[in-house]
Amino acid sequence: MNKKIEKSLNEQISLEFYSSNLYLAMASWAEVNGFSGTAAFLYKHAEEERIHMLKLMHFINERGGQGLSPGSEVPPKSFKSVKALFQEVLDHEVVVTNEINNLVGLCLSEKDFTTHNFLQWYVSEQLEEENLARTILDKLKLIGNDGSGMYHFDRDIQTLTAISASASGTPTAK
Ligand code: OFO
Repeated sequence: MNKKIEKSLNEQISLEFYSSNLYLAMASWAEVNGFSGTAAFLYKHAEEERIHMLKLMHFINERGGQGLSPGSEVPPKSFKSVKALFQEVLDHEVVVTNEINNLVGLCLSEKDFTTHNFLQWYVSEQLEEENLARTILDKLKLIGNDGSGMYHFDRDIQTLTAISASASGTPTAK
């Protein structure tokens, strides 16, 4: 396969791997701080990111390239609050979206329409992930410092898929 595209797809593998590790670190922090629902949500999210990584790896291999097992920088282990944590999720997803967009742009300039087509799944996924992170943050802003609001938030977030949001912007259960 086109070497430039193979290299960029491998960089995306690293980023998805970091996403998985970041959400794993967040899940663990939430668990030890008593937010068990938030932890369950983030553990699931970490698994999903690993699947995103594997999907890229298989795609590269099927097209005659080689997916590389990524190293990863160590993610932070503590977070100021649940709200700060989800702000970080959103900021990170915006970075991932930009990288996917760069990849799509590269495919067009290299006339690699097969990879372009493959990446459309990631384009839609990023839209949903950003949407869900924003919806969660909106809820947390409304809750503010209300303890009972946080209790209900932590209970309800367990019913959400790691990343899915309806067209209306409301998180949906799967
Ligand atoms: Fe892989 O979607 Fe988030 O990062």
